[in-house]
Amino acid sequence: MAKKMKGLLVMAYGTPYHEDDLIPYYTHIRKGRVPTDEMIEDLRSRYEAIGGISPLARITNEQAEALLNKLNETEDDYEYKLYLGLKHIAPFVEDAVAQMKEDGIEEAVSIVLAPHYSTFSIKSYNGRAQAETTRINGPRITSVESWYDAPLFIQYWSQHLEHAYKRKTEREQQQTIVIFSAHSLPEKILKHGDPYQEQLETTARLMAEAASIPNYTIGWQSEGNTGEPWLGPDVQDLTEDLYEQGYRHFIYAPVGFVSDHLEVLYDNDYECKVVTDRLGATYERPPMPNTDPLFIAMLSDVVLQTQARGN
Ligand code: FEC
Repeated sequence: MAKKMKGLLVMAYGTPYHEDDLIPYYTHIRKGRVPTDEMIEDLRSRYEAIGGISPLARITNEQAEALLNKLNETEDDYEYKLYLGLKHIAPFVEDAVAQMKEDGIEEAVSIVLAPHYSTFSIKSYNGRAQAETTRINGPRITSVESWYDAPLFIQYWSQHLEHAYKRKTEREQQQTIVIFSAHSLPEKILKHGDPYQEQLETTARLMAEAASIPNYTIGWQSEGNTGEPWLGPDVQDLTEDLYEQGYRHFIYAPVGFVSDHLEVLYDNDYECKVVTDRLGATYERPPMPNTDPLFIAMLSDVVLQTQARGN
């Protein structure tokens, strides 16, 4: 019997494809407020520092394709068709939903390539997909809400962390700390019971326990430039404080992200390293999940579980 067609909507942040995309992309992130020349130059110089443009567009495509293949290998009842929907650049989330409708897709499952739920993050992706499908009378979309505690996600990071930790001598281990981090968000999210911070704390605890690492903490990174208070401590300030407390070996685990991109390659690998170098401490950052088979298997498990609940 022919398999039933199902839309697989993979949503992710998006990045400029070319230098010319930088201003419209940044303006979209700022909800239509055009950034000043100084802000544009600052962003341009950060992209230049990581090689001109971000590898994020390529990696997002590779992750989505790998997930599609894994699901189609695993699932007997459905044939999945991939639609990529981005938050801040084309193809936008709404473009993907419209394309599904045009292709005659009636049922879809969606996942965001970010682990922790927040009103500012996952809710806004899922909300945009639902709003568009309601508006155009498109496919019924069942959405994954979060996967911050998915066993294979915990396993991916904990095995890398354990490996980094075990290579150290006992004395070095006593002076080692893991900083688990995610993108900071305006502090006001906490007033409305947003689970973002709690989910990062759970991710950190599960990973540290699985890796048998006693010294760990959470921090926030990549804070925006909006003049209001953001979740802290920032990973750079945190590094200085932890150094004061006697730590000399720093392992950064930016677990709120899933790819090599600006926020990791610059904010961790450059900015945090400037701090550790100045302090004479060591800097390590395990590889990002990208298309690691364990990570793709985790995404596939989460999609199938969500779909089973939605059927
Ligand atoms: O191009 C690349 O390689 C990096 C792409 C990128 C990812 C990413 C992830 C998240 N962001 C989140 C929230 C915010 C909030 C603001 C904000 C600002 C920026 C700017 C750039 C940028 N973000 Fe981003 N973010 C990425 C890129 N982000 C560029 C603008 C310049 C700057 O501030 O550095 C502040 C908006 C404002 O000013 O009003 C809020 C969250 C995530 C993780 C979840 C996800 O991936 O969706 C949350 C990747």
